[in-house]
Amino acid sequence: MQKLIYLFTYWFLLTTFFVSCGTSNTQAVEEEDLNSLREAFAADFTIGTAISAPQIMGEDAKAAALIATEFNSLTPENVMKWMHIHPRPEEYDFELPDKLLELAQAQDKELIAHTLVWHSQLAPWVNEISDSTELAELLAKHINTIVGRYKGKVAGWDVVNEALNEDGTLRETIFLNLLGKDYLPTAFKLAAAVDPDTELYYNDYNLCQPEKRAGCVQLVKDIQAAGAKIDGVGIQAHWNLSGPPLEEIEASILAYHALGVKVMFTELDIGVLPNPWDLDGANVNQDFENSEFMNPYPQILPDAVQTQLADRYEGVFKLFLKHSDKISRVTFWGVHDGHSWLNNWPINGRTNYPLLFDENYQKKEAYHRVMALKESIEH
Ligand code: 9MR
Repeated sequence: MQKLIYLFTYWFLLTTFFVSCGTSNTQAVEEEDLNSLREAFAADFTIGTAISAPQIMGEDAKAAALIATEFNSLTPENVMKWMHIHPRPEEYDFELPDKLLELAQAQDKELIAHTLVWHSQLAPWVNEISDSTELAELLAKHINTIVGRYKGKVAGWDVVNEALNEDGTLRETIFLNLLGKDYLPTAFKLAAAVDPDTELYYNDYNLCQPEKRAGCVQLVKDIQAAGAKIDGVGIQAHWNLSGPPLEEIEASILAYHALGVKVMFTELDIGVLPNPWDLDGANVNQDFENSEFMNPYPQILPDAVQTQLADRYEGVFKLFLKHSDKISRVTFWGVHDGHSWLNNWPINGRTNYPLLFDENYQKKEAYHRVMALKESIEH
């Protein structure tokens, strides 16, 4: 703990030093000829964003404009999770998922559905089940009903989300506890039987860390060995300014590609705030106290940090481009900084700056640097 506090203090002082040196927020890149992320990367991978319920409802015109222009792949941030889409045993709520599908179809964008089997954001009544046959039947019903409704309309499903512990072993969830590890291939088989043409993915965070990567490789092999179809691994990509190292990201792209599946970065955001503990994943069940120290940029992101963020995004996208033959999609977890989940996790009420558009819907230095990678290739 002592060491952690020391590290944060050091990091904070270093950042403050650069800020006080008055480094300017130079947007060195000239205005692009390319008009949007989706156009710039059209030959490389789709560019997605996760959209919230108000955005699906069209309640935010500025976000709607960005969604329409910049992205060609949409993922629901929350509305297709079990607690929302299947809140009671005999009740499904398809209103917002249907609206999202309409939006995607009207704008000719792919819809990536998130997620069928996840221990978190489960409807509470599911957690009360203690009989394995009952849970097996329920899982089949859940998947048949939901995948069935969107058959032929969804480009890909996050079939199972976050089934791994950090050490690569299987997480103890109600599914593992009652159904055993076969619940994984079973879920993929059920989904494939209902909609044979949709892509099926395993999705998780920290998939670039060596131990968890090894666990994920094994998980995919086990699904394949059981005769189930799995089309891709979704690396969530909730990252920060320094980690994970590009070398580990590259090793992961290669490791998952070697399994014969597509690699996708499904929940990309790069946090710039101090991390209250030495964890850089996305376990949503943890929260910490807010403080001035932990929320150093409540009004504006200093230019020096803006540039660090742009450097990091540039490095990450250079790597994505190097392996664009293996990467099918890059999805940002949110449209703009103002509504990112990272403003409330792992500490509630902070101001984070993890995306390419700021809270005023404006393109950030990071946006221009990412676009410039294509400019320099195309001209
Ligand atoms: O961004 C989502 C946030 O609005 C929800 O409150 C949270 C609750 O579980 O889930 C967030 O999205 C998560 C995603 O579904 C799975 N990977 C981690 C994401 C960030 O927590």
